[in-house]
Amino acid sequence: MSNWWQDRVVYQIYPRSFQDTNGDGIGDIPGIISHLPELSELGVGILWLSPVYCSPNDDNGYDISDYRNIQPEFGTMADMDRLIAGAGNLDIKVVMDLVINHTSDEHEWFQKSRDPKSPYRNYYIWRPAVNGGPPNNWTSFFAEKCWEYDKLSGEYYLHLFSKKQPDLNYHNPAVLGEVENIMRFWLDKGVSGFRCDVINLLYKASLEDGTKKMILTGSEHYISRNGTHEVLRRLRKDVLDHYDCFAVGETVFVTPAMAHDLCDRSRGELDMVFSFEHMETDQYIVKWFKRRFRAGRFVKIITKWQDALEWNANYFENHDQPRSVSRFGNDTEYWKESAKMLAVCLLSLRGTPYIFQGQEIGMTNFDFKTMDEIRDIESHNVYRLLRHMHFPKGICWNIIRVSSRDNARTPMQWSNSANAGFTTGMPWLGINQNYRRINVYDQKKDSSSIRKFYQKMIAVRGQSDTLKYGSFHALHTTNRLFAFEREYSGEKLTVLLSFSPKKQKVTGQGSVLIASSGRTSYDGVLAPYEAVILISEVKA
Ligand code: TEU
Ligand code: CA
Repeated sequence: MSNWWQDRVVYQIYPRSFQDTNGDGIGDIPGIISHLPELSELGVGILWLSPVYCSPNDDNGYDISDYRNIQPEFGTMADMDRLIAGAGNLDIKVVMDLVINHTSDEHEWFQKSRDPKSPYRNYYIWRPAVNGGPPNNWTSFFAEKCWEYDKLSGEYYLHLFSKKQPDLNYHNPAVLGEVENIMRFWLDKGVSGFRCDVINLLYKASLEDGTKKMILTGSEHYISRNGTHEVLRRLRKDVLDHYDCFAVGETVFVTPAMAHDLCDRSRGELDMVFSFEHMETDQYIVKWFKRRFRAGRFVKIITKWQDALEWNANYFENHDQPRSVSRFGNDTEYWKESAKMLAVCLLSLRGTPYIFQGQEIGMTNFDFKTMDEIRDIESHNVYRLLRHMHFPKGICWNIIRVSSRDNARTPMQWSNSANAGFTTGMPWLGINQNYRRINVYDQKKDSSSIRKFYQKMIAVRGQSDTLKYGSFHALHTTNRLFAFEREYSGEKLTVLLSFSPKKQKVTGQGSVLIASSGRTSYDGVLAPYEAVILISEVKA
């Protein structure tokens, strides 16, 4: 009845920051291979790799210049084959990042496309100037204009992200054909599916001016349009249906209704989607303007999505988001407690859980002091824009410090030795100095560590049909307490999660399935940030 991608836990690797093996300061595929046994021990069943294809790295691999080759700094295709085989031997499936909304401007297609007479011209979205300026008023995700003028062609091309990420043209069937062949290439190599980057933006229904002038002007013309649904159904029918694989979409600005249309089984499109709404509960309008985290807002949104969809892709972190323990927990006094509580929350919701590298040891946001330490293109663009708008330097830095994607991208903290055991060279991005206290090596030796707890919780989920397939029913969604029930075939689990630094009385019946504190019976009082799952039989 269930699929393997519903039973397994996914672990996302950001290859640049995972493990360096040749001293160039950049994580690589041999580095991933070297940690496979540890990932297996943790209980991971699927690895999702952020892009490892050839790329000029304007956006760290999300700008692909060759979909069929490995970025040399990450290794070779032989390394990739070894990774897929090695993971397979440990019963771990590998999933690739599929970035097909745009390519790099250094991709061969785009280079050829700059010639107006080339058959590749129509692979991208080229338009002449309007009144001597860009073809419309759209704005990009990376705080720039969406159109770049190309002297060689005498026209502008569209880019929703950086100007080195030109958007592909899905009005052209040839583009779809190319994408299908790329997917087959990787599936034939033995990968088990794709995480589909900004997949609900593929089809630009029109290039008219946008009416909303606030953020992302123009987005009404490309968010989850019918043309995108058609593309997704083609990819399913022509490719995905012919392999034992799954597809998870990264879908920006989706509502539950849009998500339903993108991933309900009856639609034949995606298998599940990453929504953003819960990640937006600590902000005003855009992520750069943070407001105080209130657990009530966060868990109400999670509940809304649990209720709305048959199956969710559950996540609290990825390479674009600050660290969850710093954001939704408490990374000082209750660091360990809140990281474990978030682990229980993530792993007991209905849906496929996604863990981002470092989350399993409670890695925190970076401790950088200046913009010079930041590498992310988005952070630099936004800083420039804010300065341009005359925000004082201190305020700009604070905004970047709290929200920058580099918070999640600092290298993996393996041990308390030099450079956290990530590299023997100079790391490409600074390492959080708390590695002496927060690292894999120490946590593997400590039976009360966050990592050991993740391992236990993943195993508990693996053995519980109720946690995997049970229905979801919320009991409490307040600023201090998130409680819900899961029910399946005569068994009921009650999940109690404290988001509070104070003790709280919460009634609950049954024996303890797992508790973040390690307790074996429940007395009606939750400790600060404690998580407890109670198990009880249901009368028929
Ligand atoms: O991200 C898409 C996206 O909309 C955001 O999460 C984005 O990272 C940004 O923070 C908006 O403010 C995906 C990838 O996950 C991201 O790493 C890429 O940069 C982006 O697409 C372009 O490929
Ligand atoms: Ca390396």
